[in-house]
Amino acid sequence: MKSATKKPRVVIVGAGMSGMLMGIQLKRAGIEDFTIYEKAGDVGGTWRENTYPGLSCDVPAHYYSYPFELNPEWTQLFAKGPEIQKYMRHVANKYGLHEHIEFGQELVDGQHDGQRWHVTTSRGTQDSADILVTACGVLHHPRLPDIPGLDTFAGTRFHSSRWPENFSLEGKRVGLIGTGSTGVQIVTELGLQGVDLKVFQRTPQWVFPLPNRKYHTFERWLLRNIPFLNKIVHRVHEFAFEQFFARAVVQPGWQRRIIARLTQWNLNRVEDPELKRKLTPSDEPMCKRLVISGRFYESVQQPNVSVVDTKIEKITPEGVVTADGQNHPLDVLVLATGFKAHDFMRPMELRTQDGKALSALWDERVRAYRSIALPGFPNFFMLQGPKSPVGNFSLISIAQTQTDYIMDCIRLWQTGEFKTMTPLPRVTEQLDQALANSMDGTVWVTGCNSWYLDENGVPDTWPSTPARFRDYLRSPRLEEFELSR
Ligand code: N01
Repeated sequence: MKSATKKPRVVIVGAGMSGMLMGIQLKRAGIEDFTIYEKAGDVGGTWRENTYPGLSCDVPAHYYSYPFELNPEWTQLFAKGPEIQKYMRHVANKYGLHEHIEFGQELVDGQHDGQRWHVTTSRGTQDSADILVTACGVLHHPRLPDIPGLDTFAGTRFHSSRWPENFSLEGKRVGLIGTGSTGVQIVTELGLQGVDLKVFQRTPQWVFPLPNRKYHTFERWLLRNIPFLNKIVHRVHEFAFEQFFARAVVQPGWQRRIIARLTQWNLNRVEDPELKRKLTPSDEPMCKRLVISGRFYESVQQPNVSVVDTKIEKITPEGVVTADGQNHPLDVLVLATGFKAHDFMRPMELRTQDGKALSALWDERVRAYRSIALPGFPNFFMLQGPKSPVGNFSLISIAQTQTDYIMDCIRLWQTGEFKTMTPLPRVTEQLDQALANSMDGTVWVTGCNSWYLDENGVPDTWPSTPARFRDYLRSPRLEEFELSR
């Protein structure tokens, strides 16, 4: 085997969970010549951006952890947002990432000249690199609802991912639009706090009842003092989530039947028949991303909470008007209306050597080579790119698979195997079509609208299990690339 002699310069975009992992992988390989450009002022990505009441991870914290930095101190099964953000900061400090991060610099532009990438940030900083990796996350471009009069609202209005700091809801009439994972978490928290809350629901969701158990101090003591136990706990959660939820979404079977029974049992806890009717979905559980909550139905039955399932007609300076002509006066309007999940790293503009733009390539349809690279864009990699698995399991494990793959490519670059690698358009098209044709049997095509679907109604996600995804990216297949040497 040739020795790795060349030292690459790498630019990473985004200091969230995936970008941090990429930086750590480079450092572990002895590569110190890299910069992470981060648009905001802190690490953590989604955990920095989202601060809404009730924010927690819907994947167990012991599983949503870097395998090399397991954390015995998690205080509950589904850790709250601030606890995860604290963990992210700890990892960034411990692994020396800060000296590599340029905060407050959004990467806006990049062009490959046949040899290297030349990039520009929002502050005008210019940089160049042998390898460019985007780690911009999936759910970070707020999707605002297309409701007439939205801008006329005279109270306080914001998207769930832009929750104002130290904002008091005391004595205020709060309206919330949207009942996805985010909306349910907010409703659960505010409802149980006694906030005067009106929930505007367009489509009811199935809610899987997993109580958010707090860990006993003795359990934490055990994990702290017997580190090997952390590995077992991590593995057990990984096994449970990958065998249960991750299989349920891609193939019919006992997992789906159990989820259907438990979500129905959970819904049966709603006592008022009219409220139960409003909250009963007509689609199959998991067609939309499964909402996990042990206390949502308890919260929504509080006297201070009401659910409005009549279509919103317009928003006025005073509040919301529904199609039945009813006025709903409000002081605060929260938009838990989700994200533009198919924008990925855009509006960043990337250009090939001959000037072709990413925006043009993706104009018709978003696609990628094995979720990770793009034809025409040499030595370019994406983390959590198109058709990456996104489901009720840990995205850290997906980022681990993808960064391992990128590190294999970088090692080949270091040994002089190639100067640039660019996936072949024909192979990319074939693989993408094969994935698009493999969606039969997945739950996402059973007849509902969700953020998993692209503008053509095709799921933009991995149609199989995380284990198969690991095989898919086991090692680079150089015959699928155009190589310059
Ligand atoms: O967004 P969503 P989300 N008028 O798109 C409604 C992740 N997450 O932010 O179903 C009225 O799921 C829309 O209605 P409908 C997780 O992956 C992770 O809740 O389209 N309503 C729906 O109810 C999750 O899946 C954690 O009919 C409108 C809601 O808004 C993903 O983020 C925590 C509307 C949007 O639901 C997104 O969840 C929280 C309109 N015009 C979230 N437009 C973690 O644990 C939209 N809606 C990491």
